[in-house]
Amino acid sequence: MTARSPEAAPLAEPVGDLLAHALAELGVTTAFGVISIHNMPILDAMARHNRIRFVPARSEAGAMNMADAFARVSRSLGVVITSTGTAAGNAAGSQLEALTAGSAVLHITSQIDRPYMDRDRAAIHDVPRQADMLRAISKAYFRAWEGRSAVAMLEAAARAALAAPRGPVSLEIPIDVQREKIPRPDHVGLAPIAPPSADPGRLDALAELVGRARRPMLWLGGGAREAGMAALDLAERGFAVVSSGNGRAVVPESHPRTLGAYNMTAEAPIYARADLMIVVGSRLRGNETHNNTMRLPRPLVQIDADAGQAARNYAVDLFIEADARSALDGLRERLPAKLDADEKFLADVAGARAQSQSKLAAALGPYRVVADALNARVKEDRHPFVRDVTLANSTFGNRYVELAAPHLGVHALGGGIGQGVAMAVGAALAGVPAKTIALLGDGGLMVNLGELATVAENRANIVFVLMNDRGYGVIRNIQDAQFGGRRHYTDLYTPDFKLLAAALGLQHQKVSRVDHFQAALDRALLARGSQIVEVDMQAIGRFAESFAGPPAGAAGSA
Ligand SMILES: Cc1ncc(C[n+]2csc(CCOP(=O)(O)OP(=O)(O)O)c2C)c(N)n1
Repeated sequence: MTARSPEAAPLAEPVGDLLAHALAELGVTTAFGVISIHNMPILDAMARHNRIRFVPARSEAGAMNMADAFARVSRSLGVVITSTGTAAGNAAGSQLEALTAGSAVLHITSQIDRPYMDRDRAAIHDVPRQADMLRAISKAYFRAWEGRSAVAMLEAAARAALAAPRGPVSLEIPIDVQREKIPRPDHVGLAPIAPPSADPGRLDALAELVGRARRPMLWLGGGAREAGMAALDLAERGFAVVSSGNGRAVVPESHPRTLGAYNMTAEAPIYARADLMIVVGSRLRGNETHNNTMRLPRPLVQIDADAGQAARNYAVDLFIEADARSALDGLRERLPAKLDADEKFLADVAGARAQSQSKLAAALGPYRVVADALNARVKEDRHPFVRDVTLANSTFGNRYVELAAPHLGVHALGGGIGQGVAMAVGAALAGVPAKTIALLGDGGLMVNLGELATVAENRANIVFVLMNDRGYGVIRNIQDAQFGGRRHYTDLYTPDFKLLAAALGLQHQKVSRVDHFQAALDRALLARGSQIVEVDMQAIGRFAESFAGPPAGAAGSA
């Protein structure tokens, strides 16, 4: 917060400078992006002021993934700065991921000069309907029409990104607005963000439902990430727990009363016996509920900060519009210290999870060694753990390797390959002391190869565990299961990653015998700087059971 002294004459400054100043005043320490003619007034000012670390990514797609992961791991605002046109378009696929995951990202982009804007007059970098594109991929969209409103718009956009339910917000600032000179506003800051609190009558009704239940369950989604203490307390009082992929570790994943993220494999007997489920901040995604056909316990209660999500995927018996933490705290106030819960049911939750875990471990074949080695390190040493879509994650990375805390897990929830490379950069720069571990496939790495230069340039502290099967393993398996084994477009030219790493100055180890993996991982974790641990899957062999994605016709992450 800054205030100008009343006697000082207002000094006119370019809006680009005011925005760079305002971002720093809002507490932004790090921003990501690509410089271009249409954002230079902001980025030049940012460099001159030297208050914010600007990380030049090699593409806007990468920059957006970096800002997204930074937001998730730091639990604060992620900022990405792009230019208008192709540049903003490049960011779109990655912004979709931020939208899917409900990530607090501020996308500052640009527009051509106002006299040409929205008129399809073929100015350079013009996208006639850019605003439509941004609206489609944002929680909210703003445009600074005038220099005098630019800082207020920036504050509004940042606030919208951070308010529950969080999400990416786009702000367009036309280039002539960025150049306008106006006096610095008196104050910069965000008004307090008050979480929406629940209607007490509905909380009373919920407490009554819990009072009648003997086997109540909580389903925790990404919206419950900040409600960990309340959720853990409810588990201790007698609730069983399960999480979505985005709600992992809200309750510690090894707690005896949680199924963890084994939300489909362990479910059948448990869900059938539960006599109440409270879904907190979760979309009940298609790929985690067999496209909403999986039977969930009744009564089914939903708590969400967005009333627009009410009963969207399942009919519910009670909907409560509220922030997760305030709703669960309100419920705790109304419940006894210990519920009259069915102890046998609670004990069976631990058994069901253990069973799912060992079934999964057996399906991994030789890769169990990789899964166990990661599991031994990720949680214990509080490493940020970044994942995108590859066989290793669809099988063990997304549930077997436990996370230390919700914000330390970054997964490409929208199912995009390759985003993990850039997400690892954002995670590594988010202020967590432990090295970031990213579990990736070679197909994914090729999508964002350029960002390895960003890794090298910023000395980002990352171990990339690269599962190299020389192509698209997930898709090959689907070809085997559903397309007569015809391997079209999936056996791909793959570079020599050792040479590639050497060209970038990154350390590289290749693991061709799986029993060497643990030692290689530990060496990489102990060493300084970025490392690639390449697992040669062709030398090591196949999983014991093939992962072929979700059943044909169902939504999934393949
Ligand atoms: C952006 C995007 N394009 C295409 C796909 C389809 N797809 C899913 S998995 C996959 C293969 C990924 O290859 P790799 O990273 O090597 O992992 P692997 O499947 O070999 O384990 C592809 C192309 C996708 N999910 N996302």
